[in-house]
Amino acid sequence: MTRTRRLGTIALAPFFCLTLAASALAQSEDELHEKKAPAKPRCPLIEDPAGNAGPNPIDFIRLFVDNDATQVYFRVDFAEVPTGTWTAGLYLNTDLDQVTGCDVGIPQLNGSEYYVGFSNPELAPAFVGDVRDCMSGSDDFPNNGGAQMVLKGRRATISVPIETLQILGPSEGFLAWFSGGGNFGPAVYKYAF
Ligand SMILES: [Ca+2]
Repeated sequence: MTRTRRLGTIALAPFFCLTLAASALAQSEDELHEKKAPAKPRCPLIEDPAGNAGPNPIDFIRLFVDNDATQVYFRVDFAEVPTGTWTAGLYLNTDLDQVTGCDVGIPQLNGSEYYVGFSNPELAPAFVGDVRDCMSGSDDFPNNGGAQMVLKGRRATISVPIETLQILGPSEGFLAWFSGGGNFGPAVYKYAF
């Protein structure tokens, strides 16, 4: 089981970027009707400058999110190739209600139902856990919740079945924040079908 309470700095994606993301999403939804292809992210959902991670083994700089009909894809960019012992995670508030879910004691970060944990793949596989009580583990859902990670250079891509993120209740998206070398976010992502 993984205890998930790490508090640090908070960074919000610039407003203009969120505006662009929303605009791009609307455009992509229109394109979907014609092309039947998954939307591609054009702007990070959350970002943070490089070089400010201090002694942490990872330096988060960008999170992209997109989805197809069955999976949501989290693409995390680090400033440097992550090596050695490192862990990171995404907290997902899937009912967009910050009163329900994990209370971390920081109002804007409260309310997560799921935790997507990942680390050096040589150490442990990625998983999706139920974090409503602020504890989560790889055995919370069958088959690690269906999470899979590919680490390529400075980018980790984690796929999670949307079905898993709807086990605890209906959801059309989530409020996400990244935990690793600090706390970054939150920002809202709505599924595009
Ligand atoms: Ca919630």
